[in-house]
Amino acid sequence: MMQSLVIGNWKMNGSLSANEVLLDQLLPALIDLKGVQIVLCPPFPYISQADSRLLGSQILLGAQNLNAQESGAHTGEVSARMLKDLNCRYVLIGHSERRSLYGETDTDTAQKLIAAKLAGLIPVLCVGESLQERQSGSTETVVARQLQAVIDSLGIETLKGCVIAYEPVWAIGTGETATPEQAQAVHGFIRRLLARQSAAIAERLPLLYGGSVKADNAAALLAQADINGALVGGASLDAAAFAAICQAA
Ligand code: G2H
Repeated sequence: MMQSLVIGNWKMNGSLSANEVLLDQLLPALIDLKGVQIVLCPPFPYISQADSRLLGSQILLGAQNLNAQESGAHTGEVSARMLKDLNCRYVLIGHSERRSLYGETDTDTAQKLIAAKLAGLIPVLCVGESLQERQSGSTETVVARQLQAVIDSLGIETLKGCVIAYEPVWAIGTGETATPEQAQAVHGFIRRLLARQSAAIAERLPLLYGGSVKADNAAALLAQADINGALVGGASLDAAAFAAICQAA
């Protein structure tokens, strides 16, 4: 059985002092938790602060984004190698907010994913449909397109060692959560789509659900056959809620 994975995405929140308070509350609750891998993704400026607090714990660090270029004249950007240097192990790729607010395309996500892998980071490739796409019945088409864009340009083998997060855009930060059945239906679809291209990769690839995961809905979501963990935004800023989600995993 695959180990559960819970990733806390702090998004653009926090401050040195607020992070100290959050970590003070969070770490005692998480430190001895077994059977779940926990990852925290603070904003870039706070990665080192979190790293110093996570030292000696089983909790790993991740980042929320990267630039696919190795180095050079890219003002304001952060490379995969820099994240590795800061002790990050995971990085989110193609989060829906990156796609919708910053114009990231399927091609950009493929380039970022390979840059992350080459630097030795574990990419967490995010996919998911908008409300309009769900209502028009094109959830599977959209999710398949987002995944296939990466597979077609990099090959199925590239997904070995990666993580996929399904985040229905209509459920992100809205308080709306996909029902466990709705989430499982898409997770099952993703697993089957990958299995047609490599059964071995599909079987081992952790599939996370993201979109208003909370303390009170985590257990039912995580009980689904193809949901191997959670990508948690808002609730990861609340120590008690995040600890409860990790305990449910
Ligand atoms: C969406 C999630 C993490 P939230 O997957 O990015 O955010 O839990 O706030 O919906």
